[in-house]
This record gives sequence, C-alpha cells and structure tokens, in this order.
Amino acid sequence: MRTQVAIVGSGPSGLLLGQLLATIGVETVILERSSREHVLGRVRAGVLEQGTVDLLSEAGAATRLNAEGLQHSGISLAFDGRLHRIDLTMLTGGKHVTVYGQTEVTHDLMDKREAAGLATVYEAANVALHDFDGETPFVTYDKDGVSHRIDCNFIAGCDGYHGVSRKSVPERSIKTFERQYPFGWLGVLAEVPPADHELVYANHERGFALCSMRSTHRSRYYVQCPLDDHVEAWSDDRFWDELRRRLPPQTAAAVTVGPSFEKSIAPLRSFVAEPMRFGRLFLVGDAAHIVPPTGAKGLNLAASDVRYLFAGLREFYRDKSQVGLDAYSGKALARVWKAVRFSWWMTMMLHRFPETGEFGQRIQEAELDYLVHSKAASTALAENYVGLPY
Ligand code: RFL
Ligand code: PHB
Repeated sequence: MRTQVAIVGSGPSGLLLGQLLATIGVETVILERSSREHVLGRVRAGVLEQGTVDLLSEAGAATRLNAEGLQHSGISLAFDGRLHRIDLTMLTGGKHVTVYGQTEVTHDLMDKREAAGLATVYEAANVALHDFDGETPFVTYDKDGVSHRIDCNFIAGCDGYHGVSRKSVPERSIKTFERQYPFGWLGVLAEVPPADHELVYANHERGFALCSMRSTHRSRYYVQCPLDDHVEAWSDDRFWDELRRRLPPQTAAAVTVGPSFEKSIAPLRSFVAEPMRFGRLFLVGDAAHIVPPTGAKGLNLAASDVRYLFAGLREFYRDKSQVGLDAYSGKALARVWKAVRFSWWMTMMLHRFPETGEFGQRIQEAELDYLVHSKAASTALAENYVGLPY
C-alpha cells in the first residue's frame, strides 16, 4: 500500500494532522495500536486555547465544540482560605479559554475522518518505522495475524510518550530532558454540577486540588496524591472529604457530591526530546514532550506542533518547498519550552513538596500573594494560560 503521510497514533495530534491534510488533498493512513473504544475511553485534558479551537475549525471539526464548549474568561487561585480571581480576558485584552474535553475533541475528529472515508487501522500491532533517514520511508504492522507494509513520503510520529516513533531514533541522534515530580494527581469524573462556574486551582497545606468541569452538569476534580497511591484506596467518600478539606469554605460548601464514574491516578512529569525531526520522521505532541497538567498545556502543545507541521507539509506539497519542514523542529521547540516552563512554574507554586517543608509553603504563599496583587505578575500568568502566540 502507498500513502503520502503515514501517521502513527490516533490521539488528538494524529487525528488533527490527518484532518488538516485532508483539507488540502494530501492522503494519510493512521495506524493505531488500540481499539477506537479504548482511545475514546481515556479521560484527559479539558481546556483549549483559542489557537487550538481555531485549528479544529480549520479542520472542519468544531461544530459541536462551538455549540457545547464553555467559554471561560477567568480562573481562580485558592489559598489563605479564599478565592482570588485572575481575570484572563481583562488581562489579555479580550482573550478566553474554552472548556471542552479531549475525549470530545477526539470523538469529533474520528467522526469527521470516518465520514470522509479516510483510512484508520485500529489494533495495528508491532508498528515499525523504516528508512526514515532516506528518501523512501515505510511503515510495517500486523493486523489479525497478517503483516502489512505502507510506503510513504513522510512519517508523523503522533503516538504519545510510550509510542514506538521516538524509540525508533538512534540514541545518539536524540537528546532528552526530564523532571519527575514526587506526587501524582488523582482525578475523578462525576455527573454533578461544578462547584464554581470557573476553574479553581487550590494551594493547601494538605496538597493541591483542582476543580474543573466538562459541562455545566459534569465535574472533573483532582487532588494531589503520593506517587505510590492506588485508586482502590480512594472510596468516593474519602475523595469528596479530602477535596473539600483543601478548598476555601465557600467553595467546599458548593461541591455537589455524587458517584464517580471515572477515577485514575496520573504521575506528573516534564519531558522534552530534541530535535523533533529525523529525516522524514516528525515527532508530534506527547511523542516529543510531556508537561505536568497544572498549566493545561499538553493537548494545546500537541495542537501547536500540528499547526507547524501542517504548514510545512502544505508548503512541500503545494510549492515543492522544504523550507517549512526544515523549520518545524526549531519553531515547535521554541513554543514547547515556554509551555514546559509555565507548567513547571504552576506546578512548583501550587503543590505541596515534601522536601521543602514550612519554608517552601511560606515562599509559595508569598508568591501567590504577590501574583494576585501585581498586575504585571497576573498578566504573565494570564497570557501563558490563554496560550502564547504561534
Ligand atoms: P496521545 O493522546 O497519547 O495519543 C497517542 C496515540 O498513539 C497510540 N499509540 C500507538 N499507535 C500505534 N503504534 C504504537 N506503537 C503506539 N503507541 C501508542 C496510543 O494508543 C494513542 O492513541 O498523544 P497526542 O495525540 O500527542 O495527544 C497529547 C495529549 O493526549 C496529551 O498532551 C494530554 O492529554 C496530556 N494530559 C493532559 N493535558 C492537559 O492539558 N490537561 C490534562 O488534564 C491532562 N491529563 C494527560 C492527562 C495525559 C495523560 N497521559 C498521557 C497518561 C492525563 C493523562 C493520564
Ligand atoms: C481538566 O479539566 O481535566 C483539567 C483542567 C485544567 C488543568 C488540568 C486538567 O490544568
């Protein structure tokens, strides 16, 4: 089989790239290790920058997002027993973020791809990348016990942190940077109205907590937990009690409790691989970088990589120019590192770090107090949160 761009992974980056390429008539095949249901069962990000929304519109996949997404013009930081609102819209000259789940983004992109009759192979086993440092790359995989080969012009490695693409690059050609944080996030999804109409990020001596949502009737909550913790140790009652203890009294009182229908623990890590291009292989999204979720940047960074790569591929196919593709890694990494810094800073400011003790806690309180009383500091948070320019 032949295609123009072989895409490994049908997460948001692979699907979005495939849909954008379809708008300019470039053929793609997506190879996905898991089943469609498994991909759609993962609960992940929830906050979209305007640039991500615009790109989904360009891909023709924003109809439901425009109808159902919630526009938020602020967030609150909770510390010292009360809420301190950061007015994102006022501080950024009119910008906002959109709350719409990654599961829904993925669903919309999959529906669009299927409606257009574009090829996705789910449950593709043993995907392997070949000859991407030469002129004629190809990808092999097994499906139902039969081996297949796809010849292509380019390979887009959109297969996440644990995927095969980054691991296919010889170690001497890649440099990685990593920081692991000494805690995780326990997340819960429940069919109850959110405690606040906007997101609340709480710094508390018992640990960080976040009140988020998927809609006006579905809430997403997180609490910081030890890395070796297990979901089985967290009954719903224990979760709701712990969450409310970490929130200011009036927010805690507004939490509606109910049965959770998803509960999971995610470790927090910062990770970057450089460069993001190896000959005819391009790494995109989580395959190249991971950020802790505190800044809500993971999915948005995946989208900005796609934007740069799409621009490069469009130049290649339309104008027969390699200039955009040559610029991909440098441009993407410049934006990635700024989001890595922002996510690291939000994480350091809002979580309880066992090793820093009471001194660390006081420093965080001083930083938060400065942040909410200084227009310059609030503006810096706001412009990063709504998304830096491309
Ligand atoms: P994805 O979504 O991980 O998709 C990669 C896809 O590749 C497939 N795959 C393979 N396919 C074929 N062959 C192989 N060998 C393969 N190996 C893997 C996988 O099955 C999968 O379908 O990467 P992508 O598209 O780059 O998208 C990135 C985002 O998913 C990610 O940045 C965010 O979800 C990060 N993230 C969060 N971001 C936020 O902004 N807010 C959050 O609250 C948030 N929570 C999370 C998260 C990531 C998590 N992960 C990765 C464990 C919570 C979790 C648990
Ligand atoms: C979420 O709704 O899952 C969410 C929102 C904001 C974050 C992280 C996660 O910073």
